[in-house]
Amino acid sequence: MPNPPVPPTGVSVLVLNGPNLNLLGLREPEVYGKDTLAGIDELCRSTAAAHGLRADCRQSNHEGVLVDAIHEARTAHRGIVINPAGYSHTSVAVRDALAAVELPVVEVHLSNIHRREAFRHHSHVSAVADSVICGAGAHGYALAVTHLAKLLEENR
Ligand code: CA2
Repeated sequence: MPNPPVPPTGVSVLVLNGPNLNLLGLREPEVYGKDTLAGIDELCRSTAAAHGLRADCRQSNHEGVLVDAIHEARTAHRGIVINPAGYSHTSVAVRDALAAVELPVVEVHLSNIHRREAFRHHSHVSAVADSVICGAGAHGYALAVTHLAKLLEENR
């Protein structure tokens, strides 16, 4: 019989999704897959629970709201998984917020941004992220949460 998931401890991580990701599963499934954001959130929570962590999953279409969520993570969470979506390629503010909070950061993209238009090849966030996962679809989030758990274990 498989082992039951380890019950979550008080240690939590922030899973933060940027603009338009609320449309996942509803539009452009050929690019971003059929999974909904609710399904990805559930995947993150169950993956986190398997590592004894709690995942707090948030999404916003607004740059300032993302910046505020990153600031709040400084005291509320031990690490961040972030898909900054379109802001990856434009936002110095999101990049600066991630650098300022000094938490481990794993950047994730559903699509392989390097196989797409040139303007998607550069992410401002990558330079302040510990790790970047792209092109693995929704599974990339499970990889990202698992890797964040490993980073937290190593830094304990
Ligand atoms: O591949 C990714 O995860 C991206 O971060 C997704 C962003 C894009 O701007 C990045 O270059 C790569 C776009 C998210 C938009 O999500 C949608 C989902 C369904 C329908 C339309 C947009």
